[in-house]
Amino acid sequence: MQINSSEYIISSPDYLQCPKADKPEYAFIGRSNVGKSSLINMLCNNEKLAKTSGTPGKTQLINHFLINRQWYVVDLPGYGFAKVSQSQRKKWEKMIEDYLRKRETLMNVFILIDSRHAPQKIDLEFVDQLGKWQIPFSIVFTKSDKENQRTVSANVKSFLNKMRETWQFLPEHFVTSAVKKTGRDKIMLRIAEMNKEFEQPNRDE
Ligand SMILES: Nc1nc2c(ncn2[C@@H]2O[C@H](COP(=O)(O)OP(=O)(O)OP(=O)(O)O)[C@@H](O)[C@H]2O)c(=O)[nH]1
Ligand SMILES: [Mg+2]
Repeated sequence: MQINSSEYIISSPDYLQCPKADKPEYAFIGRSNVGKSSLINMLCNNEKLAKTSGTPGKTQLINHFLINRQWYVVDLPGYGFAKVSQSQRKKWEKMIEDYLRKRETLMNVFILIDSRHAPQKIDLEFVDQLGKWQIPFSIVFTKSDKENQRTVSANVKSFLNKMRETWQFLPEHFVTSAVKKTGRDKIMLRIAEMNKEFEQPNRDE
């Protein structure tokens, strides 16, 4: 997919203040510092779109970006960030849960997992949570440039195997690097397909 325009729209403290729900929307979520904002910038070919940082906890609100004047990308705060107070964390969790469960135009959630690590409990729990809420999602393994290919493949395989213990069907997954710009085409192709679904919903069901 060609990106003709990408623009920051608004940062919202809760789902009620998000832009009018009239366009297909894709949210990016994952642990703090996993590379959500960097991935969004890579996908949109715009390094200045979402703010990135070496310090975890950079993104704190629900950030909407409008792409090609047609669909939204949403950058969310990371989960599992230890350096905030318990009450602040509870507030974020509520904000994210409400957004994920109530946003009508949310087509898909991309859950980002750091490809350098073996499966982490917090990520598996988050995946299960989305399953319980029946929210469609895909898995994106990030930072694949930081490890050799064998380690990345082993970590991907082992995460998916962990999921097999509780899931009958596995979601689709992507391996990416924001630095090397890998994985972009496949994700953009899926988004293009889902944009079409938004316009022509399948009425056979
Ligand atoms: N080598 C490498 N570094 C990456 C990649 N993606 C992100 N980073 C680095 O990881 C750090 C965190 O990236 P962000 O995109 O800000 O992460 P985030 O998930 O948005 O973080 P929060 O908003 O704090 O939750 C930055 O220093 C990025 O430069 C990648 O694919 N490869
Ligand atoms: Mg961020």
